Amino acid sequence: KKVNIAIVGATGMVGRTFLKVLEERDFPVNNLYLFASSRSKGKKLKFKNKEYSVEELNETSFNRDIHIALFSAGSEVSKKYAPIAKENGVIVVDNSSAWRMDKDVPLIVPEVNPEDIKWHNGIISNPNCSTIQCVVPIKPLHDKFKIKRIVYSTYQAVSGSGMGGIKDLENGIEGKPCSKYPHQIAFNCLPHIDIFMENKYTKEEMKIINETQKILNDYNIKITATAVRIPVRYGHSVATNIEFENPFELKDIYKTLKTAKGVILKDDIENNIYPLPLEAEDTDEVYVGRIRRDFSVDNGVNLWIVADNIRKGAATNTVQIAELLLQTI
Ligand code: A2P
Ligand code: 11C
Repeated sequence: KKVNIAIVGATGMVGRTFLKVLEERDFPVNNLYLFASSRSKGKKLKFKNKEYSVEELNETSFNRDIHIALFSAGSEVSKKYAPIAKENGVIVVDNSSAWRMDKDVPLIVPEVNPEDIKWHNGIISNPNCSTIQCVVPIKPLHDKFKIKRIVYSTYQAVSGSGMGGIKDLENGIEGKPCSKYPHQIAFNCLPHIDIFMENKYTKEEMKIINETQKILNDYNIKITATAVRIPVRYGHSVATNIEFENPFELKDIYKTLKTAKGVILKDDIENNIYPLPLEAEDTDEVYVGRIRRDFSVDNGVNLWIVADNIRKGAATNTVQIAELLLQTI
């Protein structure tokens, strides 16, 4: 069955990648509607060699036969327009953080919890990019050895902030000022992603913590996180320290990750092989390496996890969720 698709935020970093990924995966698109702000009205974007005109998003945009809308235009747009789309019978797959922790909204990574698609009520959330790439390898390890505690330290690319992040990095290299970030990002790193919360964590850090528990459906796992922006264009890296309830052999961690869905092991330190953001760029897999025991606790392991934040961390995962929906509509 061919479906009618809308893309909200079509001109953005993730929006453009939606088009690329839908085309690559030969998603059965019938009609395609592209929406962005008034700034982009009339702009032309290509999908499968055909040009489509971008429309300005407004309250009547969903008054037509649209089956699925992929949203990536920021939280404010999602908060306002996802309910309008839903009222019009459109199923929303939302890449923003607006609805992720809502009890009525499934938060899905298809390799991890595809079964949660069953209980959606018109809105499904795509998790934060750093969360997605971590839960893909963590889930099979949790199933085997039961995770007690996780410490995440992220190294996040500027593309996570959209076009504005890339511009700030490029301008910074030329000695020009930043506009997206509060400090220069070129030749620097910022322990500050999204806004600061009352508990002194950033919102990005709290997202990784809360979303991991929700996706794994295990609120007993203790988690802490530090999220850092680094001057890399594409690809988030996460140093992940895990403590298990149960004892394990390192070889069983390798074995589990070798056969884990969506994971590629890159762990050959003798040949300097480990996951790198530059090599993950423009791919859909999650790369894991630097696997080693944490000697400071009984059952601990350290992992270095890398993925393309725009693809697996956003566009690809959202399209994979839409593929799960195909079986239900
Ligand atoms: P536009 O290009 O017209 O500004 P990015 O995160 O890469 O910066 O992209 C953000 C996306 O969200 C863009 O497509 C942008 O459109 C869109 N967007 C931002 N604000 C709105 C809005 N108020 N209504 C609709 N789309 C919006
Ligand atoms: C970043 N992870 O790299 C963010 C981008 O909650 O969807 C996505 C923010 C979100 O800045």
